[in-house]
Amino acid sequence: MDKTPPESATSKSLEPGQAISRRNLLKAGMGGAGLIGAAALGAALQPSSGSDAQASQSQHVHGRHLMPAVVGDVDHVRNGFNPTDILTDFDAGAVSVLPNGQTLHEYTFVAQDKSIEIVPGLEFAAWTYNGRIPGPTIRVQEGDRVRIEFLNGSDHEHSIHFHGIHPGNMDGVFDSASGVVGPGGRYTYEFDAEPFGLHLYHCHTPPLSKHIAKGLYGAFIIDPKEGRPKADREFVMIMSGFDVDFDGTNDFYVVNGIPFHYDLGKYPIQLKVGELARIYLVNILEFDPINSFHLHANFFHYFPTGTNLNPTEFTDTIALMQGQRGILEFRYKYPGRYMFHAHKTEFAELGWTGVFEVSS
Ligand SMILES: [Cu+2]
Repeated sequence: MDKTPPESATSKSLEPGQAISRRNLLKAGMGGAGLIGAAALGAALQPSSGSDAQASQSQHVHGRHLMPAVVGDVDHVRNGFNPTDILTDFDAGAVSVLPNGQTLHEYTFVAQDKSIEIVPGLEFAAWTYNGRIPGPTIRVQEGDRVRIEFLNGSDHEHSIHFHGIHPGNMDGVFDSASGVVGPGGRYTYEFDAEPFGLHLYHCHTPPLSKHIAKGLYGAFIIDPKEGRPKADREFVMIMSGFDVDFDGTNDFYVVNGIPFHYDLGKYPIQLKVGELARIYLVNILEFDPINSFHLHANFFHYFPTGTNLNPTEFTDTIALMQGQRGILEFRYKYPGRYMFHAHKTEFAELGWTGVFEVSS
């Protein structure tokens, strides 16, 4: 069990003159935390301008004044991962064939405490699988054998809980016999990959919300035996967030670990007119009940959980609760610059936004 005390147990409440936002009201009403991340954020992002941070509280907490603070780039090299690479980093592991003819995929996962620069100058004390957020994108085929050697190099108890069909002792939940691993320990998860679809994995050690919010999650793709129709481009996108002041609400919303990474002026995703793009989209966002994805100036075919080869919907917006995921397929008809973002405007303004740059 995780014996760590909460990192923020401060009780705060609304004060006279403080901005009344939906979020502040919610927090006051819940008797918990209080003034928002934005104050802490303002302070964190603009350390030399405390008065600005104060001023921000009396304006809208997520006003435009925060955006100019998020300029420049984080140190991807020091972070040890880059969201542009994560988009297409599908990991089949070490592949071999078992005596029974089954294909075996072997992985090594290490849980590590690690400081991640999530916006320039702001470090987040993360917990990671293999030093990155999200963890590696496991990709295998239906019926293959998956073997994951899990080493816990952190100073907290962790596990890997896979979505999919497998025996109870591979579920990573209750105790050391089912894959919960103490500091310095190890466990081998092994199972057949089923059913085909888009799944995920995450730590399942209590307090679960903390272990997920700290960064322990990733995508788990099981391709159907017959494959999917060939796509020109395939991307994985993991939607999550960061609670940088540990008050139990998110201060940043992200795809693949870094806020605003795919935005204009940063690293928009390049596409060509007519190309079939396929997105493996996973929502593991903690604290907020619902996340969403909206594609501009286009519609996509949607395959919930990826467990059926026929789409159930042709739309431009979907909503996903935590753990929900699905596959999106689309082609752009016209060249141009097109946003994709959470259709929860607040999430978009706090980092969950990007752009497809489509050329002819
Ligand atoms: Cu954990």
